[in-house]
Parts: sequence; C-alpha cells; structure tokens
Amino acid sequence: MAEATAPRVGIIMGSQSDWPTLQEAAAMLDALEVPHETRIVSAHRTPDRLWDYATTAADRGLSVIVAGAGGAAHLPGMVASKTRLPVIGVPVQTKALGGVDSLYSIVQMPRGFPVATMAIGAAGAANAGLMAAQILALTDPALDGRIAAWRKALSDAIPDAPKRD
Ligand code: RP5
Repeated sequence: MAEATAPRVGIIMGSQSDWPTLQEAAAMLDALEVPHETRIVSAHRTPDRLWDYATTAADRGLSVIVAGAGGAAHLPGMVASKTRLPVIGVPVQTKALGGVDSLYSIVQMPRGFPVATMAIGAAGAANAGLMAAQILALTDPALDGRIAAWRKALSDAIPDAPKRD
C-alpha cells in the first residue's frame, strides 16, 4: 500500500532510530488506505536532501508532510520553510530529556511558518497520520467515510464500565 500508488502523504524522519515512532503514522495511513511514502531526511546530516524533498514535494503530488525528529528537532520547521504544504510535526521521545526537547524544538515556530505539532511519541505519530488523512478527506468523501468508520470502531471498542478485579 505504502508506495503502490502515487503518494499523497510524505512521512519523513531524521533518523532510522525515529522509525519505531513514525511507523505509527504509516500504520494509520495504511489502515485508512491513504497512499504514502517514508523517507529519512535529516535537517543536520542531510540538509541538501531536506532542501530537495521540501522544494519538490508539491510537484510530486504530495498534499501533506508528516515530519518527525528528536532532540534538536529542526526538521519539521525547516521543511515548512521550503514548502506551502501543511507540515505536521511529531516530537520523538528522547533518552536525555524525554522528548520535551523535541517538542519545544518543533512547537515554537515563529510567526509565518506554522507546524501543526502533535504529542510526544507514538500517540503523536498516530495522530499525525489521522490528521493528514482528515486534511485529505476534506476533498475525498470516500476517505471521510473510512475515517468515520474507524472512529466508530474505536468508540464501539470502549466498554461502558471498567472491569473490576
Ligand atoms: C535526530 O536525532 C533524529 O530525528 C533522532 O531522533 C535523533 C537521534 O538520531 P540518531 O543518533 O539515533 O541517528 O536528528
């Protein structure tokens, strides 16, 4: 599914070590049948790749970019500076500072260059996938229907009362 058809969402991450987090975004897009691609693009280690990715993303047919990074997490903001596609930032949890470093690096963008910042870690990555799908669903009624069904299944799975020991 991920790259079988032209991708509409690009999931990028600063390192292979971010994949266990960003795979949650990919899994959500798989579940909602949204074609997407996954790439390693580092703001610090591969700045030229970042530049190329951001400047060609729209022309290649992408509509939303999910960007996850940890620590000094410049990736989402740098990508947002070179494309007008919506960028959803995912702060990756870090060993040193728990991901608060990543969150602060991503969320505190200057006026004019927004990054839609999710929660730290796996939940944030899953929500990034959902948010990307919801943006696409504004012009895709079939996808909107799949998101509605996904939400209903989630609600239906929640019991009325807690199990008591
Ligand atoms: C960031 O540095 C990456 O996004 C990653 O979260 C962090 C650590 O990268 P590795 O040292 O594991 O490659 O750029």
